[in-house]
Amino acid sequence: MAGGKADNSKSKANTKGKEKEVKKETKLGLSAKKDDNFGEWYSEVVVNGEMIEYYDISGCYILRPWTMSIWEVMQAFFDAEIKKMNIKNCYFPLFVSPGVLQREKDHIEGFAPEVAWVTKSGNSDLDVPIAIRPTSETVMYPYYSKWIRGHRDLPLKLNQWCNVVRWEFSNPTPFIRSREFLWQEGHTAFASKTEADAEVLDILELYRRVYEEFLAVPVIKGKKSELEKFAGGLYTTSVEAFIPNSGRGIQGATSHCLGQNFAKMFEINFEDDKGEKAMVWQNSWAYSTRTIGVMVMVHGDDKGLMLPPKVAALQIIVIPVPYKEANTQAILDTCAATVSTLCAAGFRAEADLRDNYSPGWKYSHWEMKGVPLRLEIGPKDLEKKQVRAVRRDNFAKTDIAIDGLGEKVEEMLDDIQQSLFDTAKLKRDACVVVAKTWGEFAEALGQKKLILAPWCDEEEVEKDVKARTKGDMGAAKSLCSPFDQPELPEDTLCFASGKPAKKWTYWGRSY
Ligand code: 86X
Repeated sequence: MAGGKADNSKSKANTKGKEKEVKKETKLGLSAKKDDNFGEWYSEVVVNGEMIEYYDISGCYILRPWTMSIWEVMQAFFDAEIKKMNIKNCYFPLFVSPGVLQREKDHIEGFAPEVAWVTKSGNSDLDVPIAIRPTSETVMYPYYSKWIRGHRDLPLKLNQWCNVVRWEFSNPTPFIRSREFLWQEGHTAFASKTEADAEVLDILELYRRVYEEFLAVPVIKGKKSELEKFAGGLYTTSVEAFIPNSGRGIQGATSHCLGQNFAKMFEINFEDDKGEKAMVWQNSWAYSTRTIGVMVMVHGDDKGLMLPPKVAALQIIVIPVPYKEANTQAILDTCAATVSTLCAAGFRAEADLRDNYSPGWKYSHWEMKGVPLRLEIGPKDLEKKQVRAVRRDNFAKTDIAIDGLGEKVEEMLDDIQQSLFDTAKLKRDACVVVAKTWGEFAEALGQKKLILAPWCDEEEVEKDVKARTKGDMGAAKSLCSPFDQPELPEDTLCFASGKPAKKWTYWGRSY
């Protein structure tokens, strides 16, 4: 194994001695296989792919440039879209005074153990400890109350890109459950429920697009059950993804209609167009760096990350393949020229011209990092004025003429993007089981399926499902009732209670 890069093959659990062993065995590769030990595979892939570095505080991770580029692509898309909706960016403080945090007791109560506090400056205790925001309702809404006076102040539509801290105690996982994470949180206030309802769905559609068009991850849009919704709100919508390897659903992003609950608590009132005092209707919505973890889990394989071209920091890696007597300089020059052409055409391309690594090592390295397309240039290619293209997703090799390279590469990247989505959707759909009885439900759950079941929509019944499925793998819960409802014949009964079913709902274990 050449060079220091191999150090990345260590995972948090490895001791120094064990680390050496792993290196020798696997070279650049992963020691765990996705289908054999999914948890270990995941932590290796985010570290060896250079997305994450473990940190000395549990549940906190370093997001390396390979991660941040992906985040920035999604951010650029989403930020531009919400600006079209006339939503403005702002920034509220990280710190929350205890009075403000507790202003809205009911909503905070269940979450209180997760709130992190600053209690000291230097050696002296603070007079009043200060909380770190776990979400910003209580930080922002007092100012909504101040800023909103009349109907002309509405709608008020703000968003912020920031970090939040939730001191989780259950198994931390990079991106998926971390104690600090990045997100955007949107908080909007309207004069009417109609406007609020419409925005909830507009934002949810943007979340679907982030997942499906950018991350190539299929999601289900739907409504959360009463038990699973944000307790402070009126109703919660979400996009739900599924991880076939763990058999778990995962909430991808949420868009809530808060109704007038927060308006009551924070006295967010206005004089309506008839001169009467009214309360605002509010929404809040967020997606976080969890999106990136879902993408890694869905697309990665035993060779490492597999990045969708639309979000990849690097879409094309160009690798020289020098040969003994061949003109190495001419090959290197062609590589550099190819990169210039591709970058000028708007692609994100780089050449790996390092002379202390072999081409084979470089192939493995960039496969581990998930670069969608590799171009190899050797003496034969030079002669024929062509390059050899190798796709990361299916390893298909094609010789492409240098003349007209841009068009061909664009086609291939589009095809990779589409094919990642199609493959993920086929895999996800193959996990869906329709369960009409408790027996069918329990069997499907045992097989780690995503279960679509007719449900009576009663809270007590969902609690009962949780109780009956409790175990070391975690209980099953409702994920969402899809907006896209299959036909429900009139006499259909609830899978869990036997009462008349009201709707189809997705169930499963979840993250
Ligand atoms: C729920 C609700 C909501 C704005 C969103 O989902 C979108 C963006 N917020 C967040 N939630 C909490 O309210 C919460 C509160 C405290 Cl104090 C906490 F420690 C953790 C929390 N987690 C989630």
